[in-house]
Amino acid sequence: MGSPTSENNRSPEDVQAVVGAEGERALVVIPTFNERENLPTIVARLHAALPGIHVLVVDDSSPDGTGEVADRLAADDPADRIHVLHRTAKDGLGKAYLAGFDWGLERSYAVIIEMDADGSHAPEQLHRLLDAVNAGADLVIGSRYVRGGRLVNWPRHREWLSRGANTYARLALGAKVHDITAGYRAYRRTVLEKIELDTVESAGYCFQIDLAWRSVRAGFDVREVPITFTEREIGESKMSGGVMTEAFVMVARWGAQSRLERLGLR
Ligand SMILES: Nc1nc2c(ncn2[C@@H]2O[C@H](COP(=O)(O)OP(=O)(O)OP(=O)(O)O)[C@@H](O)[C@H]2O)c(=O)[nH]1
Ligand SMILES: [Mg+2]
Repeated sequence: MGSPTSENNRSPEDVQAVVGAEGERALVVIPTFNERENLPTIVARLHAALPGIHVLVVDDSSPDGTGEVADRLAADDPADRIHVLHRTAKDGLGKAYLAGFDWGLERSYAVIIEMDADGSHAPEQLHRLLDAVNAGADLVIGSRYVRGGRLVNWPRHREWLSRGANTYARLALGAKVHDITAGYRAYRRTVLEKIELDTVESAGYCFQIDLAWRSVRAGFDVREVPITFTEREIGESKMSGGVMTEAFVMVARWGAQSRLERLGLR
């Protein structure tokens, strides 16, 4: 999706595979809050699919003991692929990801991935995202709303809300992303280094829109690949109405700013 004039666009000859066939050089950041039952399953599925990939669990002192479960998984992994960041209080998905990105950027990972702990994002499909990165994409979004994308067990009202939010964001921003609120993503480190993460304040859905929009505006090659999104079976959703309102207002503001810039008025 990056514009043809973009400085970040590469010709096919410049494209190099950055992630190994088993996920080497990639880090999956998994934020957790009360996911004790889900975490071991998702990490096991991930390593069954991609044995070389590393995991960083970012836990906000979950009262259900998810942090200790994560520590045990890390201690029991002979290949030292599992790491844990303990934060002192529940501070939202966005802040957890930002802490995880910093951790990954301080190390030598080439690609950093966002994935939920609740099983909504299938580790067995992560190779689709990584293949697109290896083919030259800078940010790959695992999309529910491109051809081949699927929703499993999602209540109708959630689907309508999500589709509505995406249509709204697409119109307001003029970005050609079909699933801009999606939370299954792979970023080349160059993207995260460039999009000024220290100025990101948004949370929840807005966080996802914010980062995608920054990437598009910076001229990066943003692509979508189809995924199957499955409603969580265990545990509770942590999404709230306030997050939706924030997204609505911020998207309107970013859209207006970008249009004014294009008209040369800002
Ligand atoms: N560290 C941390 N993780 C969080 C926080 N809020 C949510 N998470 C995790 O972020 C991921 C997504 O949260 P969910 O509650 O599943 O949100 P969602 O997937 O948008 O909503 P549902 O579709 O209803 O499940 C899960 O792995 C959560 O455990 C938080 O404040 N801190
Ligand atoms: Mg979820």
